[in-house]
Amino acid sequence: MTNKIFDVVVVGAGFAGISAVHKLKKQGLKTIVFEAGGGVGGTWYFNKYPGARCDTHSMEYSYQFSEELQQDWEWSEKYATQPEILRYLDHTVDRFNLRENIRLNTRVEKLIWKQDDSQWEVSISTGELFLTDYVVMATGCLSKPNLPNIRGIDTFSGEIYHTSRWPEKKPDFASKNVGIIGTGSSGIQCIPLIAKEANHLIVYQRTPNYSVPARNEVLSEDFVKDIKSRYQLFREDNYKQGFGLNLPLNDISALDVSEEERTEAFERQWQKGGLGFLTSFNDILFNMESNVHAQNFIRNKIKTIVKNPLVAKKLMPNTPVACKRLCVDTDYYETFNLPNVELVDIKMNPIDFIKSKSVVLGNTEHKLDTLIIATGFDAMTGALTNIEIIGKDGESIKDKWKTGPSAYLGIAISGFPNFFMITGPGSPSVLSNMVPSIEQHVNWISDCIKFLKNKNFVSIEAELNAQHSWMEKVNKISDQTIYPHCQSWYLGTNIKGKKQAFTAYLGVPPYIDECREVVDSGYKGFYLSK
Ligand code: NA7
Repeated sequence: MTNKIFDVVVVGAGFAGISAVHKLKKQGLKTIVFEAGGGVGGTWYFNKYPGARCDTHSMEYSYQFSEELQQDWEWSEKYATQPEILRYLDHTVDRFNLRENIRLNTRVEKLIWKQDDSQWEVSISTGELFLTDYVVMATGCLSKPNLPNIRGIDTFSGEIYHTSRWPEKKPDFASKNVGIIGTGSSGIQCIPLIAKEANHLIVYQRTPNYSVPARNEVLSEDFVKDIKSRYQLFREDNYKQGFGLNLPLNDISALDVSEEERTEAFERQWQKGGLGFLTSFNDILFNMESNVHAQNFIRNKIKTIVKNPLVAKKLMPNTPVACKRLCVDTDYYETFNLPNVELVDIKMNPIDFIKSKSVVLGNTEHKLDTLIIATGFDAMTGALTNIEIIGKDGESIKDKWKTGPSAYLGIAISGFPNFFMITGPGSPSVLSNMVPSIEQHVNWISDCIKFLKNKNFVSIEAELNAQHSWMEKVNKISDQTIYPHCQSWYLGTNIKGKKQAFTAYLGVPPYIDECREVVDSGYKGFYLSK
């Protein structure tokens, strides 16, 4: 039996879902959010591993929809920790009375478009059914865990944790022999902290990653006061920057300066810390020769920091910088100087199998009490294809995307009317500051629903041709960059059998212009039905 009828069903209560329900509710729309987790926060609810923190400045990685909220909230550090981010999201939900619209511990399992009624039927994990005019997928780009397919992993009888499904009760590493598989951002953030506690820590590294120091610090009163005195302007200026972040670009090629000047520029950013390293020059992401200079700089840093030259060599990546997402760390490379930390190159010496209490590589057996899996996510599309979403022609998104994800503006999909994605494939998403990008999408979607209702349209659907042209454009932009030049979750190569495709639109300002133009032209590239 079908239960209630909603105007909008939002899937997921992370940054995107919370922002969406706030906006849509304010617009007078009957809105509900279904969230699988036991609390709000999305990826920030589940990723509770030690050292989990944002690598975007907290004053920017926050909502701007309420001037009062951004004035009142006090971030304590330059890079907020996971618990602080969760406190912020809980505060936001309570402050704006959103909890009554959020159903926790509830997974959306199926969505079916009912053409005759121009509505979606929503099935949730309790077996209940709902009808809704619109669906907003706020399922996140990094939410479906990627589990390694290593023989015997399910027979490991010690403690085993995936970084993105960290338990509520903090695991105790003291006097334990711990192993960790994976050296992406999650691994790089938790390794230094676990190393401090564990008796022995073995890091199983398949591919080394570049990492730059965070140089995290407590936010000074003066800094906070300054931003807050011009918060709106600060946000507007950030939307004009390539990544939507306050990272002023040194607008000169790395090839147009002397070696000394180049090293100085990289060193300045290294000392400053964070992702600004990528803006040391204007062509690190576009010109391989410039990128090589950035690579050499970081490799030299690794050589200087890590005392054992063999270990340093193993830690040196040979891929382009930022081709895999650049990591931001606190004492990552330094950790490999500790006597209780061991680095194992599993590309050279693969893990054969895992058994009850150990990891076996050839003739070597590592006895472990705890195994941490830091192998990342089925990024960009995993959370969407995980749900059975059946569109107009009876086909699911999962089936449609077997040949690669395709969407218009990263917001809509042909064949799926009244279905919106927040930071979906084909939008800047992970190549931008996620929170402002989320808010830009929420505003676009809520304005679109307002338009449809005012003009008595019952449905909106992306045109297939517009969608194809859009994805071509996204690819054309990425082809001019270093991104297609290594294996990464940006391309989906970390998931076996997944069709390789680059699905982020590089460039926040032109993207925002394109979204605006679509609206100004009366929703160019969409079918509107009465
Ligand atoms: P990432 O960045 O995808 O890193 C996953 C790591 O796990 C990476 O080092 C992988 O090596 C490694 N990996 C993945 N599968 C395996 C298997 N089967 N065996 C061994 N090693 C494996 O995920 P994170 O969670 O660290 O970070 C994701 C994003 O979240 C991050 O960029 C931030 O934006 C937040 P590989 O490189 O594939 O050889």
